[in-house]
Amino acid sequence: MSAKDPSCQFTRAITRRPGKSIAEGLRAVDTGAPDLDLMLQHHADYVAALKSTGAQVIELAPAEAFPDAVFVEDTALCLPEGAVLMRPGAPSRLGEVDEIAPVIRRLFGDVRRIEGPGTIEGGDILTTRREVLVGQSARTSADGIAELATILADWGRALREVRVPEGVLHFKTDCSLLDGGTILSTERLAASGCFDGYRVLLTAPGEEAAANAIRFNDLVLMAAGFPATARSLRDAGYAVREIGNSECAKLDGGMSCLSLRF
Ligand code: CIR
Repeated sequence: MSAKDPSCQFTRAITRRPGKSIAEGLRAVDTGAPDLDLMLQHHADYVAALKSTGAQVIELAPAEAFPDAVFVEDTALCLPEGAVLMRPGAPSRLGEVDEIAPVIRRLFGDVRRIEGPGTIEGGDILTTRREVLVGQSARTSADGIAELATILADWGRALREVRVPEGVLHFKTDCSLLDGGTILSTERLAASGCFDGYRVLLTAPGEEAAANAIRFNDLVLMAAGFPATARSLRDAGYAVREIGNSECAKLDGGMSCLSLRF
């Protein structure tokens, strides 16, 4: 593991606390409303883990008008060159971008915006050492990806388009970056060949939901409850911090969705 890989080194993160309207959050399958108190506890653990690496965390207040606003990752792509405001494919989430835009504009000198008609959500974007991988999904369209590619070309960044497996919400639902050249992936996603040339660690059988992790400075944050995957990451030399995710999982959310990292 290269501990100081720039693609995993961050000085700041943005998070947003969940509010009461989280009960109305989008979900593929209804397994009941999330328990807000428990979600707030998990969220506080998550923020504390980010801060424990020395980073500054900009904690935003709940945005009650937008039930899914806790999942800030989907609203922007943050890179050293600048930030790109996204255009979510879920109509109920479009307004989250205007909500976060002033914060992004305060923090970045060069801020671009996906104007449409295409759509793109941050959960479909994985930035590795050598490229920006973007998954075409039910939320992210070919037009949205093409618009992002034009912006990234200005910054000298290569974008590669991949396919998100049917029924999987976002590309990063099924993968995460462990260091600049190493990916944690489900078997179903890795089988598509999209990570050829990378070192790939697979989630343990039956633990596919562990794939949405984040490498943040020296830590890998992963959802609690996936012991075999946690063990294999530790065996591979990663410092793993397990965070409760039971409530976010009811809304198809995981570790990456809860922050913007830069
Ligand atoms: C949604 O369906 O949009 C939210 N309930 C979950 C978003 C999760 N975001 C992410 O994986 N980046």
